[in-house]
Amino acid sequence: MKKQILQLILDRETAGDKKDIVEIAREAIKGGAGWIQLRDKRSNDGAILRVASRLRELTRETGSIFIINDRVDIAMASGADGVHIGQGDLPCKCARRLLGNDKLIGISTHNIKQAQTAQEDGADYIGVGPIFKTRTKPDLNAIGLNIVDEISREIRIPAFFIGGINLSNLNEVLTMGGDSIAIASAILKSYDITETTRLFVNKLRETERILVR
Ligand code: 3NM
Repeated sequence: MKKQILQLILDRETAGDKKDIVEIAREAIKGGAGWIQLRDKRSNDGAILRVASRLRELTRETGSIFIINDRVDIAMASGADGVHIGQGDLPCKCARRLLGNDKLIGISTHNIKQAQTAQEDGADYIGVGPIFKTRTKPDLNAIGLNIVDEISREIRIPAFFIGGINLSNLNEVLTMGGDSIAIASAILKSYDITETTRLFVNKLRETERILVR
């Protein structure tokens, strides 16, 4: 799996209803988002599947990775590349039995122990956060930046750092050893989705050059 990936968390709540969510994804992909994760905790199943199918079509055209949050059934029905599941959702091994080995399974983790377990259970990648306090998941406290260093040293599978990351604090995550990030509000709430995504991606690429040297 490539390093320095920007994953857009296409969160229905945060995106609001003013603009077509598939159009938002298209603009973010244009700016360099390599992965799109659909996160919709409020729509009915039919509506989620319709959007997921349109996002599958878009991401197939653009060669982007498409992940569904929480819902193994919607991931299977829409032909998504995989599913992202939380600590309280289906266990990783169970999701693997349903999805098979060709699909990606990502697990949300909030400490090193959970990250180790996800790795042992066969997750393809982990989300790690919230690094900073975030309104997108107000019930969770920030876990802080030290975890970035810990994960980078101890976990072999790719990690997306998530939670309250914006263009002002991104450098702190990168300096601690983070490479891939997942972003919702800093992109979804921005005036120019493509340009904001591009700014994030450029910062990730700068880090890549520094690491290579
Ligand atoms: N999961 P924003 S933090 C969806 O820590 C999500 O598991 C998190 O949105 C976790 O970029 C988070 O707006 C919110 O903070 C990400």
